[in-house]
Amino acid sequence: MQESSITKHLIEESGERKLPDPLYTNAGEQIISTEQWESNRRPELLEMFKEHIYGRSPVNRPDSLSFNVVETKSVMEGNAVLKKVDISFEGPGGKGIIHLKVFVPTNLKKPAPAFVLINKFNDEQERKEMWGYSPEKSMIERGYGAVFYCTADVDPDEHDEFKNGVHGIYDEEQRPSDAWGTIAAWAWGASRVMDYLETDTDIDSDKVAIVGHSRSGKTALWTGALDERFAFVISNESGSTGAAISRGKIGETINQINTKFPHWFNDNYKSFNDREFELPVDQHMLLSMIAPRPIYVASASEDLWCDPESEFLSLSFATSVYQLYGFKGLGTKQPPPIDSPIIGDQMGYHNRYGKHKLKEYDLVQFMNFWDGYFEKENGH
Ligand code: GTR
Repeated sequence: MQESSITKHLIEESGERKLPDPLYTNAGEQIISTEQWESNRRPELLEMFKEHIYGRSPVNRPDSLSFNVVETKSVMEGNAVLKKVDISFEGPGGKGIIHLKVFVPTNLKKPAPAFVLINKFNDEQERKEMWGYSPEKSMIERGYGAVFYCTADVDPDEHDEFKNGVHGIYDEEQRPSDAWGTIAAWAWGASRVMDYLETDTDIDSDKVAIVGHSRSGKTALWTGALDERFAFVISNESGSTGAAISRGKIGETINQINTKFPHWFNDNYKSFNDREFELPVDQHMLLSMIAPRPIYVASASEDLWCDPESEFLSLSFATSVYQLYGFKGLGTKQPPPIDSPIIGDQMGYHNRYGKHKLKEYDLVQFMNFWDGYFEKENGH
């Protein structure tokens, strides 16, 4: 079985964490070029994450997919246009609609780069009350489009035996043990959002970032691994089975997450409860699949349930794959002090002071990072 070769190729500096090396295949072959990475190791890793953790979706882009702009209006005193777009799809078990909200800045002469925010709200007011600020306003002011995708439109966040949402529409009667869970279903929805954005001439679909907090951060990472159309991938405090490596993690374990949220991942994942050291992958390999695209991981200092140290290490141990592409990555192996963002080469990280939340501070760092990335690209 795979495990013998995997244990042979651990990252040396990972010490007691004993992390598998992204740059050795399951057959023990070392990856030394981006060609080998792309044709061999990356697909192998993707398969393992589908098989053991997030699950396989029975459908990609459905033939029935259609887009309908249902309303367009001027908002934010004329500084933005809000488009409400219905993304509709159909399958053997029924129909579904993603009610997308797209805010576009009006002062740009070209299509806008944009952030897709995965979140649980469909209502701006409700979100503002919960978050204490208006993310669309912060983004529009900085010249970014802000796209809100509400996960409940695709799959409810509860263990409903996979009867509702896209599971009800597309799943077989007997779900195999590697069938997609709710996180994978939400990631599928994010790709349908991208299908739409590719048709929207107000948005530069080559410059679309995907961002989410916590469970939506796990979703953002899985979306970014599966769908390379997303140019920039951001995880805010995604913790267990998100950015944080599972081996030696403090706070939420695989057992705890599978027990409390049995619908998030596939059934195979449950066999790794209290056996994280036997998983053939760990979460730094998920981050490595974002390469060579820019990635940003954010932690919060009091969010020990997520475990900032394990989130930082994960990014740090994904660096070897970025280096294969000639990027330096974070440029340090030391976690930075609180509130001191690292803007590295294709990689960013910060550990904000405080609790588990997507704060305006976090969004500002993501925008700063991306501004810098564009400046570098334009040779400034
Ligand atoms: C917690 C869960 C975390 C995280 C969080 C959230 O209850 O244990 O993995 O996803 O919810 O989404 O806010």
